[in-house]
Amino acid sequence: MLTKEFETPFQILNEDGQVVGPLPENLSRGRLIEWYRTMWLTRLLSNKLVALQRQGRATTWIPSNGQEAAAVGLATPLLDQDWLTGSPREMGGYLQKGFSPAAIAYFCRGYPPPPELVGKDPRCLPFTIVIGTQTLHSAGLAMAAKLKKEDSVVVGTCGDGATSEGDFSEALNFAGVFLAPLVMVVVNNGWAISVPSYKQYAAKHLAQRGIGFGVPARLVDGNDILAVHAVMEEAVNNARSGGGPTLVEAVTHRQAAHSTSDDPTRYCPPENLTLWETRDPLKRFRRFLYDGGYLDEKGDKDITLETEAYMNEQVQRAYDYPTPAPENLFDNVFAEATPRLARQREAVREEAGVVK
Ligand SMILES: Cc1ncc(C[n+]2csc(CCOP(=O)(O)OP(=O)(O)O)c2C)c(N)n1
Ligand SMILES: [Mg+2]
Repeated sequence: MLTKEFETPFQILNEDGQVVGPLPENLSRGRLIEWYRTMWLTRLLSNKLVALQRQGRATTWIPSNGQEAAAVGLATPLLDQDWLTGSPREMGGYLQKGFSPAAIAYFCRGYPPPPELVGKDPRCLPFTIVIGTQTLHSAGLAMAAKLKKEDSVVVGTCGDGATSEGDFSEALNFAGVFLAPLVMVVVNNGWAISVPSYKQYAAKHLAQRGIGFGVPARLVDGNDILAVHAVMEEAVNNARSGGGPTLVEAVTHRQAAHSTSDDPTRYCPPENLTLWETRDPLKRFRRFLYDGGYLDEKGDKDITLETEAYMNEQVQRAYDYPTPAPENLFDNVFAEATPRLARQREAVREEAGVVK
């Protein structure tokens, strides 16, 4: 039987942007507008990266359309010393944490972003492509922070599909046993590529998984940034004060294809492709900002134009940045290159024409 908190996702804003739950205290206009800007930046940058991929100028991209409230909201309570892990789908959280759009665009050119493009260390692990592995990295980081008596919290993120990997269970078990300062967020967008949620797990909600690991869990409407922020703030504060991990399931909706290599019309029922229009997290938050007098049409237009100009400037920066030398492939494998690695590095340099 489901306990009350696992019956329906926690909401502050309903689908029409009306306030139906307790508004978090001390929310300044400045903060609300900053989140709105980051959500817009996420949408615009994702669209740009898809366009660049279509032009053959960027690698495969994983669009985050429709998931901006979950991604940005899960990072809003984080401080500089906190860590964030995730896949490209959670790009909004990385942007909120201070990871630069230029670094993300450089990653999409196919190269690891150098520190000068990333900006002041935002404590974000590189995007994970191998599904689920970041859950273990997150638990490990959190256990390390506890051992070192650091005042940092780790927010680990993964998709619904990743919860079927053993890594997810191992990470939650360790975090629970060692009371690690970890908030594990499952961003449930209803799909693992073409596999719908109902074929992935028999439980009603993934948040229920916390019970088996002795980890408190919350179920939240992932398209409501205020609700995501409120749930995350509580979980992050609890972790910071020694209360241990929390599992959060944010229920959202993937608006677009799984990736630029995917065609959802092959497997998504047609109504599913349009469902997102009523659930668009940007529309919902905008309604709240207008109704609350935080934003008007003129201010909204300015934000869109400014965000677009900033995004284009950042993408240009990434495309103007030099291409790394091929032998950089061997950097950072070991603190000091082994003789074999050093030989291979030289061979690549020769083949690439760096040395004759
Ligand atoms: C270990 C592993 N298995 C399979 C894949 C192929 N793959 C890429 S994305 C994906 C589905 C992920 O679904 P979910 O965790 O729900 O994240 P979402 O893409 O929906 O954000 C799969 C199976 C992979 N990248 N890594
Ligand atoms: Mg998914």
